[in-house]
Amino acid sequence: MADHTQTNLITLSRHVLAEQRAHKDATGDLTLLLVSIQLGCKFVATCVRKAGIVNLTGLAGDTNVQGEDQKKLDVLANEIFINSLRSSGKVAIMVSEEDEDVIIVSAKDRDPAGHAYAVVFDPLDGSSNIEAGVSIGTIFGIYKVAPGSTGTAKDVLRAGRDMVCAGYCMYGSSTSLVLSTGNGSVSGYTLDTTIGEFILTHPNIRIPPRGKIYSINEGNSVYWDAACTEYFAALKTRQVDGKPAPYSARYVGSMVADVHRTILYGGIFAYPADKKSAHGKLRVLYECFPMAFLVENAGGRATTGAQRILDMVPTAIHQRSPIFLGSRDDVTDLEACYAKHA
Ligand code: AHM
Ligand code: MG
Repeated sequence: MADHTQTNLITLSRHVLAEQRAHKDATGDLTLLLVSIQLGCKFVATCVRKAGIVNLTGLAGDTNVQGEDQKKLDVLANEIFINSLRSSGKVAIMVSEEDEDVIIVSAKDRDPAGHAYAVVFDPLDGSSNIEAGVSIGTIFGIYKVAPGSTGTAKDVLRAGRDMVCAGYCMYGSSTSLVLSTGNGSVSGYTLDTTIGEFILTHPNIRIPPRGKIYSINEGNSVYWDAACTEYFAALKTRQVDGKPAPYSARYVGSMVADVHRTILYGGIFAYPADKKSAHGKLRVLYECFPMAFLVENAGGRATTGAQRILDMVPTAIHQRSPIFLGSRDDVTDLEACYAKHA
């Protein structure tokens, strides 16, 4: 329930404007772009809530570029974000998980003044969970486009550390938006549906330096490599002061929900490469990079096992990568295990 005695709410737009003013040249362009992302999130949140009632779930009769069946909600969420981002006037180019090619915004839809941005996004991640009513989410990352660029794939085939902003929105028991514009700061906002605004509820999120939870699809363990097998076995057989002290297992199967819990409670989330998926499952541009950007800015780490995620430079927009992210010390242990097996 909204606290109606509180009259000085810190909304997402107010907070981002204040942060931009403190750190860099404040044009307000990023704030405007984020208004269109917030609109998309609010619209999708409403659709997700209504999905069971108005029969939006189920197959849409089309397959996406990864060859998976698209759900109706995926199609809808994709259209919602493309339209909202295009109408901001601040976007030159977009990459969506649901579209095989980059989406170029025509000059007539671009504001000639100010910065132009490239936005990469997964409009509705975790779609296998839709019908069960389990949390799903939207993931996004934002780059500044080079001045004068008309928008090409080159504007997004860049290292993840070049992102200026990344975030996700989780459609769970409440709608939570977690955002970072860099500078070691991550903030969480909760949608107050009574006024339709994202309100700052989790200022300055810091991931615990070590956790007690691991999050991986253990059903794939028969396909894991030796390093992965050894690392997760050690978490389960761990002893402290001569007594068993195993980590707990938690796996939703929605990256947004699993990463959200990992950021708040600590621990490690993993989607490794294995004998079945040589490059892992998750996509570099709009799944791995934004989550790695958030986790690093919250004080955690993200690696492929051999390399910092944010140092990767993808060569294709839908490229996949193995990923391990979470608490600093847990990810450091994982890296040591991979180094030993290299
Ligand atoms: P999607 O983009 O098709 O929804 O797939 C991505 C999802 C992630 O949210 C999640 O971490 C992963 O797939 C789960 O995969 P699996 O079912 O193989 O464990
Ligand atoms: Mg996805």
